[in-house]
Amino acid sequence: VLEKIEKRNNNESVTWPSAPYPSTAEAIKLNIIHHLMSFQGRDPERSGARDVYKALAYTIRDLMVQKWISTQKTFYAKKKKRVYYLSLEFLIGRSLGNSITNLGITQDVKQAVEALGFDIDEVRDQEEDAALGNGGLGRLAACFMDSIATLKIPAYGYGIRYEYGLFFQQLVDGYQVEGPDNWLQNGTPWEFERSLPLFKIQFFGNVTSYQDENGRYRARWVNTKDVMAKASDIMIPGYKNDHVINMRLWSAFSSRELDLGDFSRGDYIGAVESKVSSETISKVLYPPDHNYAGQELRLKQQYFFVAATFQDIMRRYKKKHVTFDQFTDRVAVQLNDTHPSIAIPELMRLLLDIEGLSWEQAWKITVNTFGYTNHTLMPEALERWPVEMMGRVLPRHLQIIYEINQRFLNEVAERYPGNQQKLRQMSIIEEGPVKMVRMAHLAIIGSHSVNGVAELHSQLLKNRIFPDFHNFYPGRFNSKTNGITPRRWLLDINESLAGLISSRIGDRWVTDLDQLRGLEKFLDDEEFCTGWREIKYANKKRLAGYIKTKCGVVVDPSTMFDIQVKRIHEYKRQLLNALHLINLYQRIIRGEAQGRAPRTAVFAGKAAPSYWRAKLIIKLITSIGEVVNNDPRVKDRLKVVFLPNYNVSQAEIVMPAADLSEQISTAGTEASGTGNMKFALNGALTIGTLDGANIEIREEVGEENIFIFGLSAEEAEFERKNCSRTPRQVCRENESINNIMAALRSGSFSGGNTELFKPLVDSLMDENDPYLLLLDLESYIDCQNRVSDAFLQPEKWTRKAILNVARMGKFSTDRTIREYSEKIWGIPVE
Ligand code: T68
Repeated sequence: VLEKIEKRNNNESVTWPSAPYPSTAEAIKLNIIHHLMSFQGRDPERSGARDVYKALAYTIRDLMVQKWISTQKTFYAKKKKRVYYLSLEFLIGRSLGNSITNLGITQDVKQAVEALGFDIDEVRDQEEDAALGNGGLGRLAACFMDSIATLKIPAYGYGIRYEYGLFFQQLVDGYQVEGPDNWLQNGTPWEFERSLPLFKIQFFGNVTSYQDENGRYRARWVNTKDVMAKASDIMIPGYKNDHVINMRLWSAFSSRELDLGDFSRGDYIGAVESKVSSETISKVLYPPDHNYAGQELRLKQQYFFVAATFQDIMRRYKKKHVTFDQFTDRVAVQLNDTHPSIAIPELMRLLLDIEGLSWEQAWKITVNTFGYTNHTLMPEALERWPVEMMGRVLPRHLQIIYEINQRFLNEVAERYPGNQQKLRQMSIIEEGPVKMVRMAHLAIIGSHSVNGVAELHSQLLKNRIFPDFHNFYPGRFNSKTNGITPRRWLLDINESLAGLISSRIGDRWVTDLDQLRGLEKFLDDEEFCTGWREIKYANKKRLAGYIKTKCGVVVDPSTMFDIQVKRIHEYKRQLLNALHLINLYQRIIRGEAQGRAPRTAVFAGKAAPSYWRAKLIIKLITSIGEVVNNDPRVKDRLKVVFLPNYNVSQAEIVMPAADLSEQISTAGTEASGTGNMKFALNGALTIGTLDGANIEIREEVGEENIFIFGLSAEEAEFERKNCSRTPRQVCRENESINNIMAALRSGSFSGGNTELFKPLVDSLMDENDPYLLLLDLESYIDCQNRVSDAFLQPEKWTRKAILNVARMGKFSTDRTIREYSEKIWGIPVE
């Protein structure tokens, strides 16, 4: 060891002896016992599943540390370009199972845990979800980390270590009630808390100017209120490749802790209060809200983690470089939506005010550093901050934004002389009663790449949302279709299906998902198809057990499991699904549903706490369930359940058990969707609109293997403008639809209360319903009838399911990340 330390002190590279923790079953068992005693103070004989979970997690972490250290060394030694993936959300879920899989020690761990008298599933079930994200955007970031590690791309994830993740959802009397998600109450074994680096983050204050030694005007940001940023590192292992990358999450704490001034002045309570107030910055994840604009704390979160991350980036860069000439050869930053886009003026500030570069030099570096990914088609979801707030919280940044805008508008004016409207439309600043900073404009202007997350989405960004920018910066816009990691979303969560697949085509599909094509050879292999069906049935049985526990409803695993799980939002149209279920119920009661497949309709998802309409949709679904599930005339023909508290670990039980995947957003509203991919990869068939990535899923699986209905994006746009058919007309012309609406109006699902669901009825009947539910309902019901018929032919259905899985290769995040790396970050993948 001494020899090695000497070597290290001479800046020579050293390799530490490998694996003091060999990963055999016996060694794992001994390490669990060691952790139980030495770190948890538990008697192994009297430990419970929770204790064993913790000890196992630490054992796994020990195995990862070595790989992680050597991975970081290879980055360092090779002077490679590094990618920083900045995201306000990482929806990781649980880590134990995934880490074991990726380390390739599943069997040994199983044996070790059994030798101690425990069941691995029970032990895995002890882990709290890390719910540091809201939905697709946050989960995408987590899948990206897995693929980045697996493809050995020199990258880091950066975000916030929220003390409270996404709220816990309970259903009380069928209504959503939110509770705190205190996921850290028992600590988490997956992080290393770092005492260094420790960065000071400035807020508020004012900007003064001074002349530097060259007589140039320079800005200085002074009189600030400061908060400290502390790092926690979470290791992310690649799949069986000895590569472990780092995700660094920042927590806020008070700078006052270091400054005892307040205490010595005798203002003890005041000092503690201000300490608490600094620490609120990393306290809680915001649920999506259309009115972030009023929420100063959200802006502070954004700047807090961006500023800490950039100090880290600069520190790392400066270890090896004196000038900034090579910055863009060494650093690429990807912005996960506009949430971290304050990074653009922050990098400008660092280069101008701290490093003394000229505007032109700084701007060139900045634009070449950033890539921006957009995730939404909803104009109201584009982030904007009041100029007044920005000027108060981040005065220097507002100045820089104004300067960026001025220079940009000069170029626009040159290109379109005398065109005031263009200037107004493209400006970063939105004029109006309350002046706003449009973060998407800032992100587009300050990045060399702007991407959408599916083909249609990227087209619509160019033509509908940002046409002026697309004209102004041809070539800047591009498309990177989303994906999911097959490690978590097939190998981990559907062990039997993964096993069956590997028994026929080997296991290379795990890192090369296109290999699944090989399954097409087995379509006529009876043993294979029977095995396939048995596995689906077993997965459905497991979900049925879960439903019984969570909802108290008994469902029959032989019925069609028709599932819609995702955030509750009007554009995602859970309401459309509900209307079909009402129709099905009415047909059953009228005795018209003979010969239709019996169904179990499953919903899950959270509504933003402030989104009352989405919450009312939850109440409607639970109310339909109440009526349908308790009507003896229905028998087993239909059940409707709403699973409380949808999260990653619930998704892991749901996805493998689905027959039918509901992807029914109004065409032109869902950027991509990724749940659609998770279902299909686990052998569900999709009923969906031509929206987001559904279009590409259809292209891959073939139109005979997917159920498509409804208006196209273009048709929907046309209907919104011209209203060629009103909801009233639809009701007049279609008796079934009229009956559905009548039941809703008469209070059939609200105990006779005709007021409760009136807001939903009104929006459905509104000629200006932006989501066009009644216009798509007819075609949806027809399509569901085709689904029913198909389900009654199990052999054909299985064939389609196998073809879906076989043709999912494109939707691996390995493919997505390869494209980002090569096309946006300029890093070739080995
Ligand atoms: C989702 N967006 C898209 N946003 O809706 C989905 N928003 O189509 C896409 O597949 C996915 O991103 C990945 O690209 C979100 O999940 C949010 O969660 C969000 C959070 C805060 C503010 C705004």
